[in-house]
Amino acid sequence: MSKTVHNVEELSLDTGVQEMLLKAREDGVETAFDRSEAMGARCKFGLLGVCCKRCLEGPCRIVPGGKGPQAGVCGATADAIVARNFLTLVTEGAAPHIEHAREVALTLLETAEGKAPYSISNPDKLLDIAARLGLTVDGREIKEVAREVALKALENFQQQFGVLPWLKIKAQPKTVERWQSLNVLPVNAHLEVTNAVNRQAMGCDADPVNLLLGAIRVALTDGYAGLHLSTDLQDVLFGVPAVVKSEYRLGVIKEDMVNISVHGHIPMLSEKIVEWAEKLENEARAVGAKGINIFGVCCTGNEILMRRGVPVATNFSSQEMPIVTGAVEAMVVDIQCIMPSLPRVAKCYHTEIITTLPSVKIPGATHVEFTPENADEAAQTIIRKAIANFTKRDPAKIKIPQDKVEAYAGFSTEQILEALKKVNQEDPLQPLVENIKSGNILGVVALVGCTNPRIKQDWANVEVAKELLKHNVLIVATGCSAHSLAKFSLMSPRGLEYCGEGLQQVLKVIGKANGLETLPPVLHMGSCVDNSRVDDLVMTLANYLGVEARDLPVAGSSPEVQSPKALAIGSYFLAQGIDVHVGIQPPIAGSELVSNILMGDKDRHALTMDGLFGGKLIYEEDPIKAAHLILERIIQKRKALGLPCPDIT
Ligand code: NFS
Repeated sequence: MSKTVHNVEELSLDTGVQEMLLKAREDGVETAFDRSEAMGARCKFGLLGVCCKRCLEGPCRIVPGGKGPQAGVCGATADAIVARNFLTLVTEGAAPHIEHAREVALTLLETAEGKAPYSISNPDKLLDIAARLGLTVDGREIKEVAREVALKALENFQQQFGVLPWLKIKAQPKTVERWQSLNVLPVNAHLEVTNAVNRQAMGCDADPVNLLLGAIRVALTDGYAGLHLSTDLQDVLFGVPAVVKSEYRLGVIKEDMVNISVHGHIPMLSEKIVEWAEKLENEARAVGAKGINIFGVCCTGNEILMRRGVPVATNFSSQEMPIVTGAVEAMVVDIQCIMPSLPRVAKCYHTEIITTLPSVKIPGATHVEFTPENADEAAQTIIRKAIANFTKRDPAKIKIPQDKVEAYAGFSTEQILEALKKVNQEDPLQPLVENIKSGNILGVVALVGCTNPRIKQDWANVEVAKELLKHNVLIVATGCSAHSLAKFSLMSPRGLEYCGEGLQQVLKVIGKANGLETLPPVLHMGSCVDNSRVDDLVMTLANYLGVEARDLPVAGSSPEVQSPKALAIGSYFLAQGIDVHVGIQPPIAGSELVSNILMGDKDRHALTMDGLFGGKLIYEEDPIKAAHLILERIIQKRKALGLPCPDIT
């Protein structure tokens, strides 16, 4: 194990995590924070994006503008290598969402055909989607419509001609025209991923501009055939989220109960775990526990929080910490963001790590195969394993941090509109839009993405949010960033104290109309695929105002990004013309050309994302400076709309 240098206070803002980091050291357990420290300074070539390992002539590395080779053995320049590597990251980010969406579409199909034990929880949303797709709904059985919607959804992975069906029903026509003129409209998700991998291959695409447009094309695929498709069909199967009150932090783990953590991303499994946990309570009591306590980690946590109010223990960087409490009987994982270290940590305690999907196995974990058809059996097997583990606890190793905080979640676009209807039934968007116009709400920013052991956990997410709130920016949040903000009371009425006066007024008025003291200053919109909800909200506002999304004073920010998935989502928002901030260096600095295209202002550089699409990438590690860069761009967009702009200090 590496020698630990940092104080735990420097590693995480979360006091429960700090406590568990100390315990891990006492117990001789290595964590991601230790490994990050042991890794030391990161490889400069990798950070700059100038390392190429696409063939066996290399690996080739280029020192930008310096001594030594200025091209790989094949002749690829730094510009081509950096652009190609960026496309690789976006493709690697998009593929998991695309696969996620396909799994949900298949589950809907099997449900409609009576082969999987789920139901259509929200027929209204199903009928709305069916109508948008141009399907006949009148006089038809709901399962018949569901089957047809599922088959139409699967066309997003199959059709050889035309444009992604989900893009066609969601995007603004004027924006689609722009995408068409730039030849970035996707045909089908599998084709786009294959094409992207193909153009990255040695001896294929070497034009940095073409490669970056290729990244936008994959990002659009991610947005529509990944994010939107997943959320829409999950809402049909499991319900559209509505406001729920729940709890965050490691204190949600309960000493006297069988604790099961659900971790990963796909709600098909976790929904069943929650359902069967209730049904098998008696078996837990039989071994001396008071019941079964399910809690979430990462985005599976967000999914079951949003729809069921299940509490959330922790986010990405600290996913090993629940195990360190010594009180978790099982950690059930599906896909994505699962640290391969989990079984090694679990070995020091009695926790069983249970993998569930054929494409995600980890040495040292138990595997219980999950399919939509056997969902009930798999969930029961997993819960019974956890119950059996309760008796294997070592009381000397149990220590659970007491901290927990209350948070509101469940703010789907539908729920936000419902809340606004309580202020203006006929024209629900009017109060929101009027307050944006007046400047009571300066703009809207989506705080999204991860935590990353490279920087102090939760700190940048929270600081960016507070600075924006102070300047009356309404914040919506998803992913692990949402966890950070919830843990520090920004999703409860207590967060109101961080807001500027204008924003406070608006939140109180809408809150009171809904029987609450206030709306929380940060609205939790869900998991990372639920960035589709953010997009839906932006589209709703843009369509109401008769403008494009790129004209609105909105932005995205991912201060603690770690996953390529977040880069794919960010690129999707860039394609919509929405600025995106990242707080971790994206590996593009090795090419001035690529950096200028992605991050440059259209007034200063000939070719930029800003000029082509209307949004740019902003890289700034300092959260306060980052917030101000975002505010500057919001002000620019307000000015272009002729809206009043306060002086930002
Ligand atoms: Ni998003 Fe969610 Fe978290 Fe980052 Fe990982 S869990 S899909 S990638 S780390 S936010």
